Amino acid sequence: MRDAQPTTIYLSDYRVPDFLIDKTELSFELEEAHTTVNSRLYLRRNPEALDQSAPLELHGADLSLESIALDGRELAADEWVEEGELLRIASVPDNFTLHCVTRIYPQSNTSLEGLYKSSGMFCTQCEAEGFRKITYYLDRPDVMAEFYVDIIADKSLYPVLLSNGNCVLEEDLEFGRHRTRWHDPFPKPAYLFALVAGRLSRVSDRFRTRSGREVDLHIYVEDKDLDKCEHAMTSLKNAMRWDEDVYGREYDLDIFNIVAVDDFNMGAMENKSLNIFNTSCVLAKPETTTDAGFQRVEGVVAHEYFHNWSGNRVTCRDWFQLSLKEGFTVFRDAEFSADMGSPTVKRVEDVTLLRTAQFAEDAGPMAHPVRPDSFIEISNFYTVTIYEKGAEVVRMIHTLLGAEGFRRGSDLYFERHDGQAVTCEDFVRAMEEANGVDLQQFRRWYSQAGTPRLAVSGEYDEAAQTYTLTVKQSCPATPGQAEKLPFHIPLKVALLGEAGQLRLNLQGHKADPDAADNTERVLAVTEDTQAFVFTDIPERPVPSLLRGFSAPVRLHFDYRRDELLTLMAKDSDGFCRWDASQQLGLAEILSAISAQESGQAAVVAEDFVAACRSLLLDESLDPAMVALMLQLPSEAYLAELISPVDVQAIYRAREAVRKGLAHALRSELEACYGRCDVEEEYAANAEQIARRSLKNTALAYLMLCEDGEVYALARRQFERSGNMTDRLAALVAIVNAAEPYKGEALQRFYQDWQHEPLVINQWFQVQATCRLPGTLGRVKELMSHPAFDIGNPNKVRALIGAFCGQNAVNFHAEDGSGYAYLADQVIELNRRNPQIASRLLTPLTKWQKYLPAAQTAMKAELRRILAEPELSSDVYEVVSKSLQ
Ligand code: 0A1
Ligand code: ZN
Repeated sequence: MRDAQPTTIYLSDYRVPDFLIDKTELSFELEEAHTTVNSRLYLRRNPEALDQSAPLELHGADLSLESIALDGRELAADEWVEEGELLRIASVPDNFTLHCVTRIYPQSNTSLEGLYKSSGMFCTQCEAEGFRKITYYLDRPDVMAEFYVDIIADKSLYPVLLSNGNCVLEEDLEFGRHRTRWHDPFPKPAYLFALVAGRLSRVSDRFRTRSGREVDLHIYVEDKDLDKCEHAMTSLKNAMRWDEDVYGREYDLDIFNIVAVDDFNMGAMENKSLNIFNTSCVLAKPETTTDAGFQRVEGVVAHEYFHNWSGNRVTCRDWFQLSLKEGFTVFRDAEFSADMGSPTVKRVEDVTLLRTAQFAEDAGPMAHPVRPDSFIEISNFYTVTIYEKGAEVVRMIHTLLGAEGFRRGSDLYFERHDGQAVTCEDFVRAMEEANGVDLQQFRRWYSQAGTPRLAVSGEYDEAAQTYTLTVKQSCPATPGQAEKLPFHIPLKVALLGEAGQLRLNLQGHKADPDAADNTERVLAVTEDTQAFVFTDIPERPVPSLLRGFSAPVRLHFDYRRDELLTLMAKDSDGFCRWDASQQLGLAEILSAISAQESGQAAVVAEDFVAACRSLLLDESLDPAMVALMLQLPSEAYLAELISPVDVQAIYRAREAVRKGLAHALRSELEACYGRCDVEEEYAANAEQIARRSLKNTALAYLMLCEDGEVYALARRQFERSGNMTDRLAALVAIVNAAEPYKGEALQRFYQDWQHEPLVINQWFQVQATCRLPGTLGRVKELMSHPAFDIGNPNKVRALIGAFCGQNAVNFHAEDGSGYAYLADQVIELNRRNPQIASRLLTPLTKWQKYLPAAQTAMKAELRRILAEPELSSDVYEVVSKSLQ
């Protein structure tokens, strides 16, 4: 393992680098037994360094050093020393070249960090600190160099050789080998370096930027996947155009490459002009890919492309600033996806992820601010907090400044910092200075962890014709942060009257100049307790609060049922309409839990059934929104709202309410299913996706009627559908029902798709997430299935990850078998792939939320992992912090 004694790194210890690298020349000799890396670094002392006689310290991990020379002179053994991950040369001049030859072993690199092999091809992953597994280097993002890269390999095995920037030389060599040389004119940190060598085919296109640059676009894949690249290519071109239109940002080279690889720890990587993608985030065709898969490809392609500006041209000074590029880029890709499809649906989906995964992280032992103060292993900080909460923070700035003000700020940020490695502070300052505003208090969103709570109450004074909203904010303690100062929270509100939204006059404030009709307003919540008085309010209103989810907070308002039903039916804000449906659903589930406790049958309230019926009958509504509103709060979200979490009781109650709704609305569900079941050529557009989503929501409910008729419907859909969305939805329905056909369905599905690894991942996942008893046994059996491969992160996520993270009833089985299984897998993966092992651990770390018996069993497994010899720093950090 890399670190014998894991150490904590602090933001407060940041120092500018002692040395800079102006130019980096690399040469790779790729061979079957090993790879030889020649590096020539043109170094000089940083004039801004504090210590002008500091030794040179280079990062290196798992390298075998063949030779090291300074200004052409081989260094003697006593002139350098290696300590942990550092190679130190005590005495160096102010300007020099360092020539290192290292040997590395990509073939046996199972960590998928640095240079490794995936399905016969060589590829790299250097973010965050993988470059040090390639050669000795100043592996930190504030050291930026111009790269020249030679790649030499056997031509028949590796006909395609790629790196960043432009290809400046191609030549054949003796013994069937060849060489390409690449030059990237943009100085970059090592984490953006990439290399690919393999037998790859490509799909090509062109894009003309608005200033007239012709860009060659290539997507490199295995030959068999050439038919699955069209959607990614279209998404790429849409993203390029969108960034020009919305941010005024153009692409800056003549070539942009995407390469798909099977074995990849994350979704994709934004290496300069050579993005490397997990196949799951680039390949798509209707027969093999669900609607969600198509949307993911569109979002991830855009995300990586947008990094060219938010991440590459302007990069991070240090890894504590990770959200500078990730939060901003997620915000950018979310707005892009909203513009390409349905904005409200996209918002609801994003809020759902935030309120489940991110709120849970913020309430657990790994809680950290958007800009963390310390870490042991940076790979553990590619989190929902850095990404999704970071994006919410950027969104709040957008809300506070308005679209035009935000654009002024981003223009200034890109112009001022182009070519630099900067901080979150630099971003906020550009936003402030471009708009003449003060975001001093707002900055606390970057430094304070935890999810703020807003307790809101409303009071109508008929005589005075005023409506007063009183807002109290608080924030729970998080590790290392007992007390919090008040946040600056933009709270978007409207007041609903009988005939629509009321005009808002806020006592002591001018009318909001941006609000077209003055019926919506962003309140600046900045104090612990604050009252907002609206005047000239002619009737008692229903407040519509946190519209569009204007801030990442938990909001409580004591609504009456009829008020929630009004919001659900009438609010013009799609998010609030949906959220009202979720609050009503929650009330049903809570009353079912009480009924169960007193041994009674759960009965779904008539008014809620009626509200759901209206949704099903109203053909003027967006079917995607109807589908979302009909789905009850997920078990994961319920686990955030109910304390302590009794997994089995929550599951039973939720199922009881679903069943109640299914029986009460059977005919409406059938009619809705029929209406949405149109024969049409598949397209991944918002309209069709919406229809399929509602149809499959209806199917899932109908299955709960548990009779031959509904089973036949699912079977028919499974057998006849030509697209993966409908086929998979039917398979999920069948697998989770007491359907005798399920074995046959699973077998047929496997037979049809055994040559498509991404579809087989779905097949694993459907089985791993089956709610019925006996699933863990099946998951264990599947681990010895020939299609399973523990070395492939997608397979691990589809089977082990899905069982432990998305199948609460089975993972939390009362005998503790789910916990023991996860601990076994973490211990196994700790050796092979520490990043994956540590990510997999997440469900065990949340032990505080559960019933006492579950807590004890979960902690025992965490202790068992901690007692393992040779724990990676990745796993060590998560386990030790969870047990604190
Ligand atoms: N920067 C990438 C995410 C990424 C991070 C780490 C990786 O390997 C450990 C790989 C990718 C993104 O935001 O897309
Ligand atoms: Zn990113």
